[in-house]
Formats: sequence, C-alpha cells, structure tokens
Amino acid sequence: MRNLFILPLLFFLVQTTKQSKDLDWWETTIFYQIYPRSFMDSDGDGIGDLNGITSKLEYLKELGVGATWLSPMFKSPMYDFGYDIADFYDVHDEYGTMEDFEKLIAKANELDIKIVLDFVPNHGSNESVWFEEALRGHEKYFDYFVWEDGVVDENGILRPPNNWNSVFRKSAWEYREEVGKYYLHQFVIGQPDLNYRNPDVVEEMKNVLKFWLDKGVAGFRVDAISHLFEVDKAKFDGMYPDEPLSGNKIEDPESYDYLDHIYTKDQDETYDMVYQWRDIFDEYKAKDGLTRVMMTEVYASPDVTMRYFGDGEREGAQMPFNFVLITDVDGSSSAAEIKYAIDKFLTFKPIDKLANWVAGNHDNSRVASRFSPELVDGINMLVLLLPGVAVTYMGEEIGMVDGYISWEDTVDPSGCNTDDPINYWTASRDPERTPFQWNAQKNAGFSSADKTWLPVADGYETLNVEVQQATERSHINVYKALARLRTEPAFRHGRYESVAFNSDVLAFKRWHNGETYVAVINFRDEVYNLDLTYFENVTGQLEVIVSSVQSPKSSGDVVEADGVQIEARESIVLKVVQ
Ligand SMILES: *[C@@H]1O[C@H](CO)[C@@H](O)[C@H](O)[C@H]1NC(C)=O
Ligand SMILES: *[C@@H]1O[C@H](CO)[C@@H](O)[C@H](O)[C@H]1NC(C)=O
Ligand SMILES: [Ca+2]
Ligand SMILES: [Ca+2]
Repeated sequence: MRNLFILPLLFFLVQTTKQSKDLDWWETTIFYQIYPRSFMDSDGDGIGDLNGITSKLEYLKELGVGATWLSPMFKSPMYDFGYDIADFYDVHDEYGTMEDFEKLIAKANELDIKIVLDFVPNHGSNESVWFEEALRGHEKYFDYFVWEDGVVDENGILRPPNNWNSVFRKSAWEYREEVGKYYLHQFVIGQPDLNYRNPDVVEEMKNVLKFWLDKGVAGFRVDAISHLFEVDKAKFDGMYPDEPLSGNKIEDPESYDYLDHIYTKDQDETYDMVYQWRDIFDEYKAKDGLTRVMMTEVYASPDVTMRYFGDGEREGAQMPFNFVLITDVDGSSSAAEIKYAIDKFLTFKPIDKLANWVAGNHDNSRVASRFSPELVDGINMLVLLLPGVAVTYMGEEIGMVDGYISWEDTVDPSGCNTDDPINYWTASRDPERTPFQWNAQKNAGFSSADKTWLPVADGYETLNVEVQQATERSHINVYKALARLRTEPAFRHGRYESVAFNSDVLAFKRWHNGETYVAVINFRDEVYNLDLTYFENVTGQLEVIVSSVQSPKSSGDVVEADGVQIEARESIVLKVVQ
C-alpha cells in the first residue's frame, strides 16, 4: 500500500528536477576580469602583481564572484603589456614567480574561486627564445613563424610582401636582416604571428594549455582568436595575396580598417583549432569531473561569433564573448537600440547554448564613461540578470571611470602608434587600465610607490571600494545585491521577455515556477509613469528588491504594477508579490 502513495510523489520530484536542470559551475557564476598590472601592487614597485591578487581574493568572494580571468601574467618584454609573450611556460618577473602563482591557485581553491588564464595563441614575442633561435637559422623555430620574401619596387627599394596592415596601424610585415625575410605580425612589431600551418606549433600550443591545466586552472580566455590562421598561400602560387580595400571612408592607407581582412581573419581552419583545444579541456574533465571553460575574444558579426560554440558535431567554446553591450550601444542609444542589441545574441545563439554578458574590459572605455556614471547600476543589472553568464571587468562594480592619461604618460602601443599627440586618446587603452581604486589613500591604496605604471584616475578620493562599502547606497552594494539575486531560480532557470516602453526606458521580465521579477532601466533624465501590467502575470503589487544609487525607492517598498513612477536614470528590480 505504501508504495502507492510514494509513487506520485516520485513522479512529482522527477518532473520538477527536469524543469530545473542541474547547472554547471560556470553557468551560474560571475567571471571577474583582473588586469594584473593594475589590480594590487604587493611590493611597492608601482606595478600590480600576483601576490597582490592573492591578497585580494577575499574581496572577490565578498562581491559574490566565483571565478576570475587574469589578463596575461606570462614572461613578456611588455611591448603590448603582456599580450606579447616571451615564455608561455613562465610567470613574468614583475608579477612574481611560479611559486607565487601556485600560492594564488591554492588560496583560490580554499575560497572556491576558479582561476581562468589568458591564452594568447596568435603570436609570441620578438624577444622570445623561439624567435631568437629562428633568427639564428634554427629550422624548427624558424618554422614557428610566418616568413615571406620582400618585393623590390621600380626604384630598387625592398618593400613588404603585400599590403597587409597590422591592427595597430602600418605594415603587418617587419624585415629581419638576419634571415633576409619579412615576418608577419598582425599586432605590434614585437608580436610575431605563430605559424599554425606547422604541426609543431599546433602541438606546442596544446602543450601550453596542458601545462597550465596541470597547475590547476579552470580554463582559458582566448585572445584575438579570429587572427589565428592566414589564408593558405599555396592556393595563391605561394604568395600571400593583397587584401582588397574595405571601402570604408578611411583616408589613412596605413590604418587597419583601410582593408577588408578576407585573408587574415576568420579563416575556416581557426574554428577547427578551437574545437581541438576543447577536446583537450574535455579530456581533463573526463579525468576529474571539472568542466574547463573557454571564452573566445572575437569582435564580429553574430553568425561568425556563433561558429565558436561548435559546428553541431564538435564542441567549441562555452562562451564566445558577446560584445554587443560594448560595440553596439552607448549612452546615446535608445532603449529600443539596447533591446535590439541584447536580442541579437539571444536570437543567433544555438538553442542549447548559454548567452554571456560583458559591458567592459581592458580594451574598451569604461561603462561610467561610455554610458554615464548614473547608469552603472543599470548596466550591471543587465550584465548580472539577463539570461546567461556574467562577466565583470574589475572596477565596474564601483563604477570606475576612464582615467585621463597625457600623451607623455601614454604607454599603450595602440595610442603611441597613432603618432598623434592630440588625438592619441581615442585609440589608447590606457584610460580603462588605470590602477584599481581601493581607498582614498596614496595611489588609491593600489601601491605605495611614488610613481605607478599608469597614473591613478582623478576622483579616486571619493570613488573607491572603501568609501562605497561604508555607504549604504553605493554601486558596490547594488552589485552585491544583484549578485545574490542572480542565484534565485528565476534568474538561473527563468525565461526572459523584454520591451522598450518608450525611447528611454527598457524593462525585462524573468520568471520561473510562479516567481516573477521585472527590471526597469531609465536611460534618460525624463520621469515616466509605467504600466507594467503590459507583462503577463505582472499585476497587483510589486516589491522593490534592488534599486540604483540615485533611486528614491528602497528595497522592501511596494508599488502598484499599473502605475510605477520611474525617476531620471533610475534602475530597479521588482518582484511580483504573491
Ligand atoms: C621587438 O619589437 C619592439 C617593437 O614592438 C622593438 O622596439 C624591439 O626593439 C624589438 N626587439 C628586438 C630584439 O628586435
Ligand atoms: C503566468 O503564470 C502562470 C501561473 O503561475 C504560469 O503557468 C505561466 O507560465 C505564466 N506565464 C508567464 C508568461 O509569465
Ligand atoms: Ca609589484
Ligand atoms: Ca595569425
């Protein structure tokens, strides 16, 4: 008899667990990007380092962050601040030692924070042993790079093999007398491209992945992946062909955007390599059960971006970065344009894959500067509450702003290569890389040095972690509340619907098993009265769960669904009262 009663109960349990499928660690966490040079300096040389990061891991924990990806901390001559790697198997001395790295991993394990490293597969460094050996004529290493003969013009002058430009402007080819040939560098001169048509390079770079996976990292963010392969020159009589003009209204023939990069970007072989790397990650998972994640950095159209997920048969990256909140919208965008950008990734992504949201990184102007300081909470609401994985660039939780960096202080090659002391700042990435603002003390608590590698941004005396932690209504406290809210089933498993109520206000709903939330973001200074019963099941009373810094509402306040007053630049999350 007893079994007859238990059976329906079992069915019920099976039903509900089926609805809320178990999620893997990376599907629910927040990834926090640390730019090691600017996070925390432990030894007073003005440069952030690994021990500095280790000393601040508890801070990540307090934020509600479960994983961090570190921009490169590998041995490097720093022509591109660590994205030019001289030894893929070692730690850069300014950042510490391998022992320091192992301590970082140990502390992170203690706190259950996953460490994700930056994998920079496209290029090495002109000051690496590999490149030096190549110049000495060591055949194995010579073939690690992409070499080409120059062409002699009508005046008898030796010119680069073709018209390819580097991402940082000017020819992508650099001549080396030692070997009488040009080498390819899609980025700075100090970043010779690796030759992925050489199986030794493919194997070497797989060994790099395994080396760090064996040290305990939980995955990699993959840098500049679309540049990995160049066209197969065998198909062009053994000569790399010129790229066609882009047709963009660009006067400067040395600029990257002057050309359409049909031979140096998004080649089919690149996706296959990503799938091969994923196979390695899955081998590690098969051994110990822990999923290793891959995030790919691609600024491209959605159809190109989606190829990184896999091809239907083979798996690729779990997180091809979704850059719409960086590339498609800014403070001048209407609510409709923001909705359109958000829906883009959700529309194109395969049905069984997760979206991801990122509004800032070390290559792009900060949220407070690109949108407005008053929209910091609203953008964090999008990043943390839209369906999918959240990624936060360090400092966005407190609303750090772009720092002003003079031409004299500019160090980013992207800024320096403009050769333009007036307009350099439009290309420079230094403003978003200024030291992290911990407190109101010297160098914002980042370093005890007299000079830091980049100056601290103005205004740090009031815009810093310590001040915000001590202030009830602050960006950091909104961020923490959002991070907690994100763990609710409605945000983990719930469905999503959005609407632009007018040109200024975007609202979206998340709901699951009878729990319904609505987030409302006003991007402008107009005040609106909204009827949120537009959304199905949003009726009666709504409770304020989170409200932005400048909102007059407090959590616990109750509003009527059919008439919610939204103040200028206010963002709120409401929950339907049962
Ligand atoms: C490496 O390239 C950088 C430019 O990115 C240059 O300044 C430096 O002199 C080069 N080093 C060598 C050893 O060629
Ligand atoms: C509305 O609520 C009902 C009852 O909880 C639920 O079954 C339905 O899925 C909800 N629909 C929407 C669009 O929220
Ligand atoms: Ca240091
Ligand atoms: Ca390449």
